[in-house]
Amino acid sequence: MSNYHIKHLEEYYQVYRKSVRNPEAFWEEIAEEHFVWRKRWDTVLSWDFKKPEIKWFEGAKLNITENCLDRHLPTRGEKTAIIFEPNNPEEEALHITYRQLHERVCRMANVLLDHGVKKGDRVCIYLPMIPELSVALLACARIGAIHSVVFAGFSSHALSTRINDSDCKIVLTSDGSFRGNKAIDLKGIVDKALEACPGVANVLVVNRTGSDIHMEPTRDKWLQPLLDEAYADCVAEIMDAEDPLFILYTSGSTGTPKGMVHTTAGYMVYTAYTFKNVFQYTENDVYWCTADIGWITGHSYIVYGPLANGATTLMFEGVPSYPDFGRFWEVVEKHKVNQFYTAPTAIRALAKENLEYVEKYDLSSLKVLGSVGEPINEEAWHWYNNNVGKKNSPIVDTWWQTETGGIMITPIPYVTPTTPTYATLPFIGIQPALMDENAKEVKGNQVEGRLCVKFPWPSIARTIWGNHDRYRDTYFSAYENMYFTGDGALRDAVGYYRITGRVDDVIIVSGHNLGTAPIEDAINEHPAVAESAIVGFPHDVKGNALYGYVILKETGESRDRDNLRKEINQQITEHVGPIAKLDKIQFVNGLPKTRSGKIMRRILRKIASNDTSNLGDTSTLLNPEIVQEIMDNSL
Ligand code: 7RM
Repeated sequence: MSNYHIKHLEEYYQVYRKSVRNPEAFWEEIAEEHFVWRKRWDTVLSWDFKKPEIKWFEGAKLNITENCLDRHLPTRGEKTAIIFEPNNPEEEALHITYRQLHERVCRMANVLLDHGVKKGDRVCIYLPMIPELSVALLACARIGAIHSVVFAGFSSHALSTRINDSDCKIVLTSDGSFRGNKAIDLKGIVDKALEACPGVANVLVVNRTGSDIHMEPTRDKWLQPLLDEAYADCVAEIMDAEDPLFILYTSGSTGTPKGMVHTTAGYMVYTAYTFKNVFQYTENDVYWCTADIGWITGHSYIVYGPLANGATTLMFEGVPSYPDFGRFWEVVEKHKVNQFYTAPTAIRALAKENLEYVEKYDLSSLKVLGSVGEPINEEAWHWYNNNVGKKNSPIVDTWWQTETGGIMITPIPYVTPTTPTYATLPFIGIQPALMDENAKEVKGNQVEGRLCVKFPWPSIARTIWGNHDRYRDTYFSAYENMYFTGDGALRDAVGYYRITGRVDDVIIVSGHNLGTAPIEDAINEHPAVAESAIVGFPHDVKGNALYGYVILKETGESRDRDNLRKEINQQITEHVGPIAKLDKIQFVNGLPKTRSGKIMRRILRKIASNDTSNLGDTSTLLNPEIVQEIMDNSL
């Protein structure tokens, strides 16, 4: 039996029990056997959820890039670390070996050092999905600088807020980015942002699109000539286990974005260990996660987790719809992808299109399919399973958060039997708890409640940058001695977890707690429906009533709207119960979504409640134009 690579269900249960009975001994063994350390830890874990303070592997010294790069050179130097698939399929893909990646990271690290970046300094990275982005993260880690990646789809306002919050003195960006048939002027966005960021002394610019941009004298420099001149080796800064590795902002339900701080050793150990097991990665596999590195999914499961395992990780610059809706599957065929990890929103978008886009390609290399970011509805699950996996690749519905650093509740493929819409079982070392309204733990099976975690795991975020009080209030004050996730979940008869959505998505109708996800699932089962979102609005008798926003498939467009409304409610009655029937159904052309694909229910709730005078912060919306359209046609 190997505790590092779980291959059977009995093994899962055995290792799980071990990991919760004696977490310190368990994680110590994993840390010892699978990573390189400059100095061993003194204490495996010390924690106090009241303060809160959590420390893993205290006293240990290491550099995460030695684990992701240097240690692979003797055995995997010529192995491909990163496959870069450009936006334009005509442009050649790049295969970067571990040796080449090591060299590129060292050069960039030296350029940062030359610009005065020191251990502990924050570096803002605002780059598209090109190799320099991965190299930039690792270059920061090489010299002990803290990276703060801002997704390159964010506006200049969002960018300047984040730069200022963590006081970054330097920004890495590119002239522009390619997305489908568009070229986006990234440098222009940076220039605008920096009008509000007097602390930024340098901007290093990657040449990607070759577009004509403004370069601010003394402040802005092209990166490539500096890299060419830089020395190709760079001594790794020796870091403490608990030194910050990065800051990543996540939007809160209110207020400014929260800069979640992740530290070095625990994050490395947990992301590597989850990557190995959740994707059942074996040595010559090609792994592809379609997320952007601007999100936690990209940090943990494009860069650190895969590279710590010496894996081949694919970076895709483009979008699923360019040059057509077959692009994902074309890339899977072209690079013989073995593990494919994407979001339900992408699956639903592709499921709307002609099946020929999938059927055209040879997907037989696929062994594992992953899902992350929101509950995957039953219809999307089946579409993914039937048409992409050909019922032959287990789907891992992975539940986790920016704050958790790594995957928390998930099947292990070929080990855990899967059930659509269930994230199934806690990963090794994770101790979930469901809490009721009286802040009491709900034990046993066939129960539901608010999802918490009782015990620290190595990659839990340690604080919110510059605001430890907010960290405590947000995650550790709702329930004593628990990390509160903000999500609701149910545990079924066999102990499987199903995430029902953010707790603030729970709608109480006539005293019944209704999660949005099961109702949306029911609606989406209707053959004419592509996607839907429901929210509550105030109702005299029921307290709240339900308002549904429904996007029709092309085939549904010609149908009589009132008949459709009846059928949708019939569908809900059958799947959830008559209590969940919608009072109002508005057919829409799109839903307001954040750039990471999450429906912004807050806005839909305001529209449904006729309370549109102040919609709040919409700066993180991908498609702000849809809001007006929905408002104009609201019922
Ligand atoms: C990885 C990521 C976190 C929130 C989380 C949930 C939702 C994520 C799933 C999911 C149901 C899943 N980080 N969420 N994964 N809900 N099933 N498999 O997405 O910080 O951006 O979002 O996303 O509500 O709290 S995140």
